[in-house]
Amino acid sequence: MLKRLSAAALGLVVAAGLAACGGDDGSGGGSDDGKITMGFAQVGAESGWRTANTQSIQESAKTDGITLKFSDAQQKQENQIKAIRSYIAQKVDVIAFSPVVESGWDTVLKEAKDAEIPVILTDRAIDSPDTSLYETFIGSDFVVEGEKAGEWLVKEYASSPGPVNIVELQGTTGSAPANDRKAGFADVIKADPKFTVIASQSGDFTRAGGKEVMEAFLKANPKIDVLYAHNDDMGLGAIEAIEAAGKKPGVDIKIITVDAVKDGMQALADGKINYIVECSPLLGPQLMDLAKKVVAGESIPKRVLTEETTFTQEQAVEALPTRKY
Ligand code: GYE
Repeated sequence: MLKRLSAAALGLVVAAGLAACGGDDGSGGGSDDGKITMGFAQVGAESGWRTANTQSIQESAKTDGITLKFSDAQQKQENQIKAIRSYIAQKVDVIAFSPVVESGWDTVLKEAKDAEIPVILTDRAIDSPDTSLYETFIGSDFVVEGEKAGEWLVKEYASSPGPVNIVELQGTTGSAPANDRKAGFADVIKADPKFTVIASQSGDFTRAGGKEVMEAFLKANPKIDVLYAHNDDMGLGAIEAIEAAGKKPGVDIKIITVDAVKDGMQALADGKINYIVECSPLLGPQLMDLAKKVVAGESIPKRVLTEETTFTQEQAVEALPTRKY
């Protein structure tokens, strides 16, 4: 009797588990309404790029009829981990997130794997060698972005003997875009010893951070020729600091940034920034498409690369009127 009871109880648990995982039929996790539920753990709201990215994800989920559970981690890994754990507990069909930093995800992603909830990385990568912890990674190649920034600089100073003193505003410490944009840039400019990065510090991808660090750079370094900022927002904050110090951004100090959000493009068109490497935040439509395939059990590529371009001042003037974000 006891034996029979426990077998029956076990049967119930298995059935509940299967229903919770949505099986292979694409039905909603934890519910049988046939809809896909996605838990999305966003980094925060640190920049114009992030705002556009969030909007793209929310709009695309709506368009595709995907129920979105959305959280903002305020740039803190512990908050993202909490959000992912809560999505696991809620038995969503798929988890997507943009990892604030590269390291430290294995434990929570193993928990998702054990719960049989597929994970999609968007925008930023993780450094775990265990690629079975996620289905795919959709986003930009940040090393290439850094290289493009370096290549512009090399051309711009081709006929100048130097020295060229560069200051660098890094993105969030430990994040993939900060690590890779730094590495790609350094790799290109090292070919010519006239280029020196005289100061490099994090401004956490925010306007306030960019302004504060640039103020310190200006105080400590009498001769700054170039600013390389890992995103538009930090560059825009730095422009305020440069103007407050009585210098002309784009002329006295040349400025290269990454992203190409509207405010950045406006500053480029106005001559205050000299060059922007584009990084597209409009990942929503592709993310929803991949999520539907994953939930349906279809195979998807392990890496989905975003296509991007670069902008000079003249190109920004042309592109601005139709720029969506
Ligand atoms: O460049 C920056 C944002 O991860 C690509 O994060 C993203 C970066 C983007 O805060 O503006």
